[in-house]
Amino acid sequence: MDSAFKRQMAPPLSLLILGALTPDRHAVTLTDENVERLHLDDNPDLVGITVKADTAVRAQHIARVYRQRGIPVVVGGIYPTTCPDDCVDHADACVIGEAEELWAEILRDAENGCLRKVYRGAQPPDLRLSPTPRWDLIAEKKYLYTNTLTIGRGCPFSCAFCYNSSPNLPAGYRMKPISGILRELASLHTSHVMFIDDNFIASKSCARRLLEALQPLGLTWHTAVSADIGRYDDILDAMAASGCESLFIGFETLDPSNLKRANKRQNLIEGYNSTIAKIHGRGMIVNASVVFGFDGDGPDVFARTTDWLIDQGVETMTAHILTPYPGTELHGQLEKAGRIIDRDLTHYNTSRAVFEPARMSAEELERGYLDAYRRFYSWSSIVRRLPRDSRRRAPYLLFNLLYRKFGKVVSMLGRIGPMRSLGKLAARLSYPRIDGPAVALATQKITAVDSSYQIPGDSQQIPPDRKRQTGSLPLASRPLPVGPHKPEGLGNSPARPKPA
Ligand code: B12
Ligand code: SF4
Repeated sequence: MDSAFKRQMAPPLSLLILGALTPDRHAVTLTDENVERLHLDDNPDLVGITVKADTAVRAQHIARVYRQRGIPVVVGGIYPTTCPDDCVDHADACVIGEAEELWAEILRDAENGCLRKVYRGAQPPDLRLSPTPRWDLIAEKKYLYTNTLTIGRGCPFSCAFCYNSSPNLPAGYRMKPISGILRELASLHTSHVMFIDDNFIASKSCARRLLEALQPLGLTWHTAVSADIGRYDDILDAMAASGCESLFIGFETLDPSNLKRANKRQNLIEGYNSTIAKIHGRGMIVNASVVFGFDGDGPDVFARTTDWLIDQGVETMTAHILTPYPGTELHGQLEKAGRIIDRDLTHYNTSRAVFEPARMSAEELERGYLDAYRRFYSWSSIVRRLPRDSRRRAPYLLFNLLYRKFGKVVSMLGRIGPMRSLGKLAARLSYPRIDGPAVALATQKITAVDSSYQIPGDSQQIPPDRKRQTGSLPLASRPLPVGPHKPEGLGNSPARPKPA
């Protein structure tokens, strides 16, 4: 429903990381088609494209255009990782998994003209190798937020509809060293940040350690957690004390049989209400994620779910139509049952019914999903859900009105003027304490704390400044052309922020 707006939300971290993994002797250009036009008439030495299911068709087209001109193309990301067989024929190289330990080898092979068809790390990479993303590669003003980072990779769970259920994803969870996380925080040069991990509490002990390190920094932050958060009062306390303002939670459904089929054992429906109350009690906002179309869902599911969310005073809702992403366990089940009715991958964005639901028609599912949005974001619901806690009111109203109610208008405004200014204004109105000196102060504190968390062999420094390096970088991502390199290949890389 809101995908257009979402596209302008934040730049793809994957490509900022690839940029940072690329040695200085190569010039890197990044184009994000979500926010700018991609001109396919350049002549890079190598093109890298990050691909999700819904962008796979477009990625194939881009790859074809470059390959016809003899320019090699490497694809990576969620789709090539979960469905490599669907990608190998469309690229010179297909990367299964994370880039950190593979990118240097790929660049070397590309330079020597001997790219392999498939690259796959023997082990998931050591996250000490994950560099600070190169924020200088994008035009920040085109995005609502440019304050995103992740603390780890993977998830200990394996919900049937999630990419984590793919056998190509490593099992379990790895957190980055705390020094690396703090360095990334410092590189964002703001005290208002978003941890865009699947699950911030994937490891409770790691989360506790990190929260302790975040506590003195004066941050204002947001993240996503699994629905079992309500069982960990101490973590909730530490989150609130360190400046957490909102939690995105995958409640998914109110029907236990749906959770069982989805293999989502960590969710306990009987604990949902108290979890929401505990989060509200600590002054934080709940962004509930729900999924419609499970086999237990009949036509009454939409009203039942939204009424429950409204009764609980949930501040924001993100609804999804269950989507059998290729490579997931759910896809295997529905394929076997002959229930996939739409194979156009551009529709695989959780707003379309691409399979035959069990207890309603595909049309009813799509209509009900839109009705749920209308009902939840109706004027009467917005008034009913208005938080009693005055601190939560400004972010609540801004999100409900500017993003959901008038999202299309705001999105258009953002395209005319700088999107980032709108994001900054909304953040300032929501959280007045993020203004001014707090930013510098937080950065100093991070630097101070960082040294105490130094890990052996980890010598990367905090980049002092991430200002645009005007003139040196043409902007290019959903697809990422890496290059162009000048023929001599050396000494032509854009100036990088100096190490501290
Ligand atoms: C943050 C996030 C968002 C944010 C911001 C997106 C952004 N621009 O960064 C928002 C809220 C906007 C968003 C929106 C959507 N999202 Co989203 N999102 C995520 C999330 C949680 C994190 C993405 C991330 O930054 N990860 C960190 C980076 C570093 O990891 P990475 O991308 O995997 O990259 C690594 C490797 O894959 C590899 N790699 C990646 N690309 C490449 C390219 C090359 C050449 C190479 C060599 C390697 C390589 O190397 C990287 C570093 O190791 C992911 C889940 C996840 N954990 O990945 C879902 C996820 C990607 N989203 C998903 C979906 C469905 C959506 C929406 C369609 C939801 C909706 N209904 O609107 C929209 C689509 C919007 C759009 N058109 O882009 C799905 C995609 C499913 C699929 N199989 O395609 C995911 C996997 C969630 C899930 N559990 O299913 N999303
Ligand atoms: S808890 Fe979330 S991220 Fe983890 S497997 Fe389930 S849906 Fe995926």
